[in-house]
Amino acid sequence: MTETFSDYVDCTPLLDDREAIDRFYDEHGYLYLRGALDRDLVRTAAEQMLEGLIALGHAAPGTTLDTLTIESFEAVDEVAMHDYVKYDDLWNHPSTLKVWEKVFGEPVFVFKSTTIRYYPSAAGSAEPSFLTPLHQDGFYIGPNKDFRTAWVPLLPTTRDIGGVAVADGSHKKGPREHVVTENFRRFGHPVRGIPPEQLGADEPLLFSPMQPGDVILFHAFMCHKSIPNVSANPAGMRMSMDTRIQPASSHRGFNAVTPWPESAKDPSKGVMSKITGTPATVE
Ligand SMILES: O=C(O)CCC(=O)C(=O)O
Repeated sequence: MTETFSDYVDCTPLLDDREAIDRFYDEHGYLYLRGALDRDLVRTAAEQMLEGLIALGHAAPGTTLDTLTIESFEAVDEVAMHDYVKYDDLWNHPSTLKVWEKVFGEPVFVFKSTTIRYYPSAAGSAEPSFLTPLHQDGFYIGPNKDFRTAWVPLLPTTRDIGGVAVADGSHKKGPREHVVTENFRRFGHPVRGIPPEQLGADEPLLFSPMQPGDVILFHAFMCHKSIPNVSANPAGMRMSMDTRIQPASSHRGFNAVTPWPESAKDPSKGVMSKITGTPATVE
């Protein structure tokens, strides 16, 4: 059965009202900003992702963003893809930093670690294992929990193309227990998630179609999960990126200062220690 969701609330009108934006964020744990980022910068990142998929042989030369599909996310060399997508140019562009600083109300530091996602339609298969189960980024990332996740679509998303669903207000209960979920795997390891029945009736999952230029930011303890790409007729690609942002003055943990291709290598450090269950030497 297809899950149903209420929409994210568009918080763009609150962007210049410090008190209102903090009140909404404290209550709901997220901020959805429509058209807040420079669309040309987002388009450039999408083109770079396409270029990487062509260069690595997953799409034919001449493929455009309108015609792109790939066979499989898992067949793509994720580390190699990071050489193509210059996401720091988007995250740290003066126009983008202005948005982050309005959101935080202070200077920010954007994590060096970004996750890039290029998910073809898997219509017919319920939940591809590389997607994320319900979880809190604050379980995986630390040591300080004052970061917020920023999630941006590089191509338009729909209910069928999927994206990220957030559980309204779920950050307020703080850190939750994460248990091993065999259905979801990363780097060959079962990853931990929050059993869905742990969400209260007052924590509904929200999801809205998004356009390039939109961004959703959410709390380190926001419960959230992937929505799979089940698009058909036409089948579209889901292309998105997510990073984490924190106050510039806060401590910078391992994931904050380590680019993704590096942080994915060492099972005793950062997010990988949580995925592999290896005792952490550095968080
Ligand atoms: O994009 C997705 O599928 C999941 C995103 C997510 O879990 C995250 O940004 O932490």
